[in-house]
Amino acid sequence: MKLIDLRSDTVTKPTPAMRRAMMDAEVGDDVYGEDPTMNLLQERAAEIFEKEAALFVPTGSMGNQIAVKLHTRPGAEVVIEERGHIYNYEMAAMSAISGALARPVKSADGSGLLEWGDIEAAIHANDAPYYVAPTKLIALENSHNLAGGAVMTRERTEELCAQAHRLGIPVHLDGARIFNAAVSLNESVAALARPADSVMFCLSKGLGAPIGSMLLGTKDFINEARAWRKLLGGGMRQAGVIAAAALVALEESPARLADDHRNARRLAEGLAEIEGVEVDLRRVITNIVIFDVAETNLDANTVCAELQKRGVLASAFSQRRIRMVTHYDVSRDDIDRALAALQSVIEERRAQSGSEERGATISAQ
Ligand code: TLP
Repeated sequence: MKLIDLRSDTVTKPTPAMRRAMMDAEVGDDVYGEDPTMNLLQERAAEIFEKEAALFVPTGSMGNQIAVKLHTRPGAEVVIEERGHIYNYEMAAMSAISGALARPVKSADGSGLLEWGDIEAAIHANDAPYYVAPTKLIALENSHNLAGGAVMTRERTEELCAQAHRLGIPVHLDGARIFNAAVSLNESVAALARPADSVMFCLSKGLGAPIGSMLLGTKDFINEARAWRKLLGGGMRQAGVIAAAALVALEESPARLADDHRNARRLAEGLAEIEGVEVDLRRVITNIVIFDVAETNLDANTVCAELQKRGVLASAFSQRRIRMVTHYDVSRDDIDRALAALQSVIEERRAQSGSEERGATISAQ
């Protein structure tokens, strides 16, 4: 039985074209800046994003944390939406590496997409008293993973960045899935990234490369980032082998992300039909579907364990919430099979609790 892995879009395996490119990659020592394939990838990423320079990093977390390090100093604060990946899923790297403190803020409308009003109240700018920690960075995320793949428009990004810059505060954009955001908004990634001072995007998620992310910014920023990557143990040697797969991902994969979005939509619509499952259809616009199973009387971990027995993998994100992510290894048929599997988990539970209730009535008589 084929396993349907909806835990994340990180689980994709390299395509035959990526494997061929890896096999044929021209390589050199990238710590000396001599890997031609890596240099090509970095130039190409900078060109696509219309930024001065780009740096390959082994993980998105490393890219984000190098950016936090370069924008802040110990004792500074970073304003971030309360469900932001940098704050929730990168250990306490911001404090461990940069000595900075996250200042999490809620989006007033619950969408995860901050407005300036949400951010402004949390900012300690130059005119703040000396005894409060200064805000040295605002971190945005597009698409927003834990907010169900919500996307921030170009206009909103421009406005937030303009307001931040007015106060002399830089903005880092965690664009792990910025290609998904761009496809769904019908914008270029360059347009979404333009107002931000630095951007990180992942090659290893929807784009399907086996390893890697890119950090982008000015030439000076990227030169410093390269030194920090080395300090963190991320200086790689014949890295062209992975850059070759990443180049294929960068050129070929964005065109097919709309399929993932369609599959996510189909999944969400199917979930909405299942009794006890709650999903906010308005929020499902990219490849992430987060739904609530509390009304099924099962907790999220149990549902995931039962799904696994039926060949479907999903992630429990809280006691009641499950995340499913579509990607190129998941077909439309797989979505239907996943829905049928969930339906059967819930029906089985209902039949069980029905017979337990009947048993209880009989023993009470
Ligand atoms: N996200 C992973 C998990 O860590 C949750 C996933 O499966 O979605 N920014 C965002 C918005 C991310 O979603 C992720 C990974 C990262 C950064 C970190 O990337 P990696 O895993 O390469 O360090």
